[in-house]
Amino acid sequence: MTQALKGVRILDFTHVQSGPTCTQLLAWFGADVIKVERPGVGDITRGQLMDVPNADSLYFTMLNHNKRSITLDTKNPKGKEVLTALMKKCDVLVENFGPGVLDRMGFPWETIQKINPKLIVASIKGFGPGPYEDCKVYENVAQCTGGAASTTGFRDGLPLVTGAQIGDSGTGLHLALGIVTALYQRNSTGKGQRVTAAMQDGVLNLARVKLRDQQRLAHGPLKEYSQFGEGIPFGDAVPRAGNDSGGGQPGRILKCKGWETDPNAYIYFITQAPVWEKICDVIGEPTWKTDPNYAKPPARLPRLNEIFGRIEQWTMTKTKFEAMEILNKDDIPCGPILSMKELAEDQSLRATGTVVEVDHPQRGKYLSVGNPIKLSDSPTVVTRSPLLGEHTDEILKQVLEYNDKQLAEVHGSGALEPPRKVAAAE
Ligand code: CAO
Repeated sequence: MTQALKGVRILDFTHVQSGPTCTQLLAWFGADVIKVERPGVGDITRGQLMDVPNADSLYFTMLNHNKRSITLDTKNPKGKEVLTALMKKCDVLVENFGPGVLDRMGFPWETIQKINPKLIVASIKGFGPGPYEDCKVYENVAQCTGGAASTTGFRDGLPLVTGAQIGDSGTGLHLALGIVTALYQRNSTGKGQRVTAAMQDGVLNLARVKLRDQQRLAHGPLKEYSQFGEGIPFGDAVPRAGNDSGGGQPGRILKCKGWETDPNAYIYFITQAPVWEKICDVIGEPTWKTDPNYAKPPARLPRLNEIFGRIEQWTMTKTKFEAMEILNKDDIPCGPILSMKELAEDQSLRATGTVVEVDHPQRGKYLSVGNPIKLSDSPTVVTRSPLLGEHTDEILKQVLEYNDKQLAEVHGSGALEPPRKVAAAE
């Protein structure tokens, strides 16, 4: 079986997390992803949060599967020449450098268009055009400036960032969609184009329900937020709502058996209106089915603390998995709080390839996420990340068709070595 993006060649100029997420996904769909790295150092994450001495970190390996690595000093004249040649041979260039880096390197959009008018140039930046366009940005900055942090956490606590990397990996996903869309449009126009995804925009896109609530605030209190039932007035901006459900069906995280010692003995419980009567039966409150104070959703909204308190009395008598089993039989939406340990050991996630075991020459076997998007006609086989510069000669010979003389010239030019440090006296 072939793969969806077979034949597409990506010049991968990405580093850290956001850009590599995007190109890894394209590689999983079959694209030939050529990662260009600085000689000697490579992607900075290779050496960050290292757990095994002299081995690429999990940070790097888990973001760079199925890619090839070429080292190239793109500030060296010969390095620029090789980069230009690669641009001619690729369909897409992806980068997430700081603002202005590509221009300073000598490759503004106008130049790239002349080199290869069909090349799609895809970029991640922290912000779109505007007051912050020149700023460098990391994950948590994006979460804070995209509206996620101000709406995450508890009302009486600090704004909170989430463990899900919505700024980096989230924007990488957005960019990947932009790239395949541009590839599709190129089929009819024959032209490349610029694709940009700003991390602030990506986070705001994912936090859209809070922008919805911001506008609802103008028309009255947000009745599904627990603060409404507690009689606490709303301010002029969407407040943090703890674990209240973001949708129209109230939900909360509730304690389960063992919560005193297990930090993850909890379940998310949703009081979905169509199954309200079943919920009443399960928790032992059959009179709530007809009591006007509980029977209909609007009557329940001011009483959510009381209602969830009663449901929690029931969940505390069950483990999170026992509760899940009982509730699922009645189609009551719920979900146990699963720890990373539980997810790593989950055999069904292994079976679907969502969690995979990969072998690496420096570090041995490790776990990684696999492709979360399943295509029935384009299977993903996760292969290990490349060592730094592992494919330099292979790419020069195979992609650029360099002969031995040309290869020797590149090797003699210094373009494949770390730039020489100039001593102060020189
Ligand atoms: N050969 C020679 N030089 C190279 C090179 C190569 N192969 N690859 C990169 N470089 C140089 C660049 O030319 C640039 O040099 P100048 O600053 O002199 O122009 C420098 O390395 C890299 O610059 P940078 O600004 O991208 O890197 P940084 O570590 O200072 O900043 C980051 C990192 C992530 C803050 C910044 O890249 C950024 O804001 N990116 C956009 C937003 C983003 O993706 N953030 C998420 C990162 S994941 O958390």
